[in-house]
Amino acid sequence: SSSKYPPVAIFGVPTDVGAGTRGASMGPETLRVAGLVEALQARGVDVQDCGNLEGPRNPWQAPVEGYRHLDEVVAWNRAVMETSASVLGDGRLPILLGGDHCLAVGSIVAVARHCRDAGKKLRVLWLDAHADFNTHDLTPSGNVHGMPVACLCGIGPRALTHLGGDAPAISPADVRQIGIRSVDQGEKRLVKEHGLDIYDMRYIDEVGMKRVMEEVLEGVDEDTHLHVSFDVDMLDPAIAPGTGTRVPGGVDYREAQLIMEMIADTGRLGSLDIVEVNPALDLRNATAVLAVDLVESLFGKSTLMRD
Ligand code: Z70
Ligand code: MN
Ligand code: MN
Ligand code: MN
Repeated sequence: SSSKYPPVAIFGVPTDVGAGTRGASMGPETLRVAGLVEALQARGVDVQDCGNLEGPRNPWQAPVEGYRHLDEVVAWNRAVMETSASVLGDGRLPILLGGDHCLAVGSIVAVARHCRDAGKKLRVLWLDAHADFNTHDLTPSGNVHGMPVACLCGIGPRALTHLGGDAPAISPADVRQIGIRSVDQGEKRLVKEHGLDIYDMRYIDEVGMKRVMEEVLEGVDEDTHLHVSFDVDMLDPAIAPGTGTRVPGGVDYREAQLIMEMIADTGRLGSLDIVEVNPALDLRNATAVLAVDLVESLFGKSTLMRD
């Protein structure tokens, strides 16, 4: 094919065990119904749909020692890590269809190991309203989808920080967060202490998305693997209502397109999570349709011919 993208493998992870609202478990099928596979094929991308992973049901219990459903979260993440690793081993670009954002632990643990083996530099682009840097004693909710970045940086329960054997999988210096506008009190301190590179909504308002993305992508070269972890709640709820934790004042349609287009221009996209799509809260599948629209831009769709 004429695509400059490697072959892709899509896999669904139908669970909401890490979330505080039910329904993200229906995300994978919703994204398929919105035409994700066909949109990528129309870009000339070789797409394999591996179907959905299986795992424990959501027991819907109260937190235990600051974690809700930790055993279930670990089981799902182990399956994600194994599938991501096998997709990367096949030379395909993994696209995880969540599911809630706790699943990024397994996904990024696999990507980090792959980068180490391949001698590549990993950069994680965390697109989100939230920093997801909570711990069991800081969390207001016990929901593990508020903790994956901390876990990946080695802060969290051993079963998650050591999911891939060694810890930590990544360092805060590998991460750039975009769209952030909700960080809990204790989480703010921890984020500051670890020097997380956060491009929050105020900064986006002040300098504009073009400059934000230039800074986010600074230093990306042919040896860089970009992992995009796209929590759809980064988007303004007016355009993406179908998600469990809507936070006003989010990234608008044009800003979101520019994020994806500037990532596409690097040609270094190596892996992708699309998480927190919740059709139970949506308006005629608008959020999944928008996510597919943005993925087209991420895979190089543009109005005019470029370069
Ligand atoms: C809050 C917590 C969160 C997504 C909500 C919210 C975390 N900081 N993440 N929705 N995607 O409970 O830890
Ligand atoms: Mn998130
Ligand atoms: Mn979020
Ligand atoms: Mn704005």
